[in-house]
Amino acid sequence: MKAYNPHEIEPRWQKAWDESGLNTVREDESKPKKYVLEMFPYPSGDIHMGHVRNYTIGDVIARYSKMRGFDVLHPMGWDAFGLPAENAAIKHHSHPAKWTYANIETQKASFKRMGLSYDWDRTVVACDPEYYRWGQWIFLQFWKRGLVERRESPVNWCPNCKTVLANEQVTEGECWRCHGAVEKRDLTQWYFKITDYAQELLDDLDQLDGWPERVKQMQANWIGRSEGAEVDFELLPAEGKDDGQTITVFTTRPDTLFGCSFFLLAPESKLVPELVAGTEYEAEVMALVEAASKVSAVERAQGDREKHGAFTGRYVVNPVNGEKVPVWVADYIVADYGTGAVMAVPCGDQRDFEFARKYDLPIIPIILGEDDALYPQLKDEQNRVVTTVDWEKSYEAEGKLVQSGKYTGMVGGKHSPAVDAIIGDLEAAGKGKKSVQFRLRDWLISRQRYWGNPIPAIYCDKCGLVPVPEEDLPVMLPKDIDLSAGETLATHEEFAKCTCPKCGGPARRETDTMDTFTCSSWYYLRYTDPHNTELPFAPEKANRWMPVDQYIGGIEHAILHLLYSRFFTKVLRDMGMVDFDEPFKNLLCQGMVLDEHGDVMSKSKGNVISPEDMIAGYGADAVRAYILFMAPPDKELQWNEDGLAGMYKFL
Ligand code: ANZ
Ligand code: ZN
Repeated sequence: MKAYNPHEIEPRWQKAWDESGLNTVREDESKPKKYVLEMFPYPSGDIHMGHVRNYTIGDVIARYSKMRGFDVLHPMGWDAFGLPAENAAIKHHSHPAKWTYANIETQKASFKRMGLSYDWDRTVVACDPEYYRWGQWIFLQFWKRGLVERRESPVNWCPNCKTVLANEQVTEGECWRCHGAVEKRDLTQWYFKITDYAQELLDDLDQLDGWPERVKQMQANWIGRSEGAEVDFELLPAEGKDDGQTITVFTTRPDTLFGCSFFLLAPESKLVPELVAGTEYEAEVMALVEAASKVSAVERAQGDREKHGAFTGRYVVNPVNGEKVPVWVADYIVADYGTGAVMAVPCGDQRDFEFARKYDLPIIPIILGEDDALYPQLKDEQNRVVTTVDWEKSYEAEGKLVQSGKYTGMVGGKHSPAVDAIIGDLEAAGKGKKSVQFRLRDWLISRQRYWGNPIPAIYCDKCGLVPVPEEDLPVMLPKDIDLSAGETLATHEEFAKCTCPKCGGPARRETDTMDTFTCSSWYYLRYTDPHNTELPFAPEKANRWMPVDQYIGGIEHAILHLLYSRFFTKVLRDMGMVDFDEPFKNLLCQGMVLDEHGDVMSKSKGNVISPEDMIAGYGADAVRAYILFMAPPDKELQWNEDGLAGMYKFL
C-alpha cells in the first residue's frame, strides 16, 4: 500500500486549484449567493492556532456551500494599521510599512500552505491607499451628515504611547498596552456620533437570530438603555448670597424620592469648585477631586470599589417634600452619565447605602419587602424613621412604599406604578420629566499616532475647520518619516503645511489619524467590489452579496468591532449606499485553542504550538481535520498532539 504523503498531495492539488481558478469568485447571478467571512487578521507575525481554527471553519463552510451550488464569496485581507507596527519600527529603526507588508507575506504564505480557498484577487489591505482613501471618503460623508464632531472633553492620555485611549483600554489607571499610568487630560478630539443610533442599535439586535445570545446581551448592556426621570432640585443659596439655581438629576427610581437623604455630584462637575470656593470645605473637596482624576471613571463606578466623598457645605431642596438635603461630592458618580448629579437613596441603592454607612449619613426606609418591618428605634426631626442599625444592605427589588406621602402604600420599584405616578406629578409641577439615558458614549476616533488613516481635515486661520475636498483624496501618509528620531505627522512640515481649499491661503492639516477600528468597520463591504476606483463599493455589488451569511471570529470583538460595523452599516444605509440594516446575518464565535494542559497559548508563557511546525509534520489536511473534529467550533479546544497523529494515520 502506498503511504499517505501530504507533502506530495497538498502542493499538487493546491497548484491545480490555482491554475483552474477554483477560488475565483464567479459572480454568477443564476445561483443563490453565499458570503462566508472570517474576521481579517492583524499582521502581527506568523499565524497562530486561533487563526488556523477560525479560518478552517470558514473554509469548510465556503467549500461546502460551493459544492451545494452556491455562488460563494470567501475573501481575506489584513487589518494592517495599528500601534504594534509603529512600535516595532521605532525599536528597529525601520518603517511600519516594511514590518507590516513583510508580515502579510508571511501570513499569506501560511494561509496558502493551509489550502484555504480565498480569492486572493479580492484582498483588502487596510494600509493600502486604494483602501484607506475610501475610509477618508466615508469620514467626509459622515461629517456632511452631522455625525462627526470635534469637541473638548476629559479623555485618557497615555504619555508613554503618546495617544488618547478609549475608556475600555484603561484598567486600574494603566494603559492596556504599556501598563504605564494613564492621565486625564482635557483634549479636543474627533468623535463619531454613534449615540445618534443607540436606540436602533439596540432594537435591531432582535433581527439577529443567527447571533449567539451572549453577544447580543453584551451589546445590549454596552448600549445600556435606562428609562427614568430627570428631577430638578433647587440649590439653596450660600449664606449671605442669593445665587439659587437648579441642579437636575437622572434617576431610574423617582418612586424613592422620599428616601433621598443626600445629594451627589461627580468630581468632574464644573459646579463643584464654584460651590466650595473660599469656604472651609474647599480644601477637602478639591483634594477629593484631585484624587478622583487619577482613576478612570469606569474604574471608579465599579460596585466593589471603596467609595470616597466630601461635603460641600451646601444643600438642595427635595422637590417632593421640601426637605433640605446635603450636597456631597462622591467619586463613584461619573460626569458623563445622566446629568452627573444623583439623588442618593441609601435604602434603595447599594452604592448609596455603603456611602451612607461610611460617612454616617441617614438611611430613610421608604420601601419594604414582604416580610420586612420598620425599625422604629430612631426618628429624625421630621418624625421619620431613620435607621443606623440592623440593615445590612439596600433593598432594590419591588416593594411597598412607606413614609412616602401620598404615594405610601403603592407598589414601588423599577417600572412600577409609583414611578409613573410620581413622574406625572413632577411634570405637572414643572419639576421633572420622563427621560431615557444610554450608557453608550460617542466613539472617540482620533489617535495621535502615525500608522493610521489620516483624518481628512484642514485648519485655516481664516476659514476655520475645512474638510479636504473629495477630489483631493486620499490624504497620503508620508513615507519619509523617521519615527525612531521622534518624528510624527505633527512635526512633518511637508505633510502638515498645506493650502486652504476654500481661500487658498496657508493652512495646516489635521495630523491625527483614525482609530484602526474605523478600517475594520466596512472592509466586508469593500470585498464585494474591491477594485472600485469611483466609490468605496458599488451599491448593487454590496446589495447582492450582503449581508454576510456566516461571519466567524473571536468573542473579544463581541462589542467594539461588531457594534461599530453595525453602526457603519446603518449610516451607509441612510446614505442610500446599501439597502439592508445589519451586516452580519449569522455569527459564530470560535472557541479558544488551549495547550495540552488547558492553558491559553501565549508567547510569554512559551507554550505556543506553531501551525507551521504542525503542518510540516502532519500536513495541512490533518491539522485542519483535527482542529475541526476535536471540539465543537464554539467550545474550547485542548491541544493534543497524539490526536493529531491519529488524524494523520486516519487520513
Ligand atoms: C435614585 C435611586 C434610588 C437610584 C434607587 C437607584 C436606585 P442605571 O440603571 O444604570 O441607568 N446614577 C445616575 N446618574 C449617575 C451618574 N452620573 N453616576 C453614577 N450613578 C448615577 O442607573 C441609574 C441610577 O444610577 C440612577 O437612579 C442614579 O441612582 C444613579 F433606589 O437615583 B438612582
Ligand atoms: Zn501606553
